[in-house]
Amino acid sequence: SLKDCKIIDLPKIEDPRGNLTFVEGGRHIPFDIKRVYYLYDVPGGSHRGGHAHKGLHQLLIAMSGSFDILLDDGRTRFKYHMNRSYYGLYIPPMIWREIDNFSSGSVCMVMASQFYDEDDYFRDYDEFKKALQGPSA
Ligand code: T46
Repeated sequence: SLKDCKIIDLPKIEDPRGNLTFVEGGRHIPFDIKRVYYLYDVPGGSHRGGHAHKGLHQLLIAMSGSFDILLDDGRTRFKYHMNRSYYGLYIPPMIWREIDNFSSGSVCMVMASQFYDEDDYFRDYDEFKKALQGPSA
């Protein structure tokens, strides 16, 4: 549920030469990292996401710039504004997400627990809601 989504305050090594942040799978985040991808060159006004994952765990980081991410567990919705490269948003499975309000030049980096698999997606909100209610509903 939404209660399991959280901002993870990543280690930040401050240095006059520039700051450094790192992420260790299984230590800072509750999964091992199997895939990394990033969204960049996003035109103003773009909407991304609009889906949920059946089994994937992810950590999203605004590496540069900012964007909004709306999370929805089928009962409650909550919007996060991401704008720091040392904050990661942890999203467990079965959370619908929509991403918009990208600032120009923003980069969204995502660390994921599994390789890309289209069968892991709910891209239809009603199907997602039905799956949450379980097979008996
Ligand atoms: C999420 C948000 C933040 C691949 O081939 N490999 C990949 O690892 C990914 C993520 C995507 N793709 C292909 C699948 C589609 O043909 O790239 C195309 C665009 O993917 P999608 O429409 O899912 O992109 P977003 O930005 O809406 O969503 C992605 C992730 O899919 C999703 O898990 O949380 O970024």
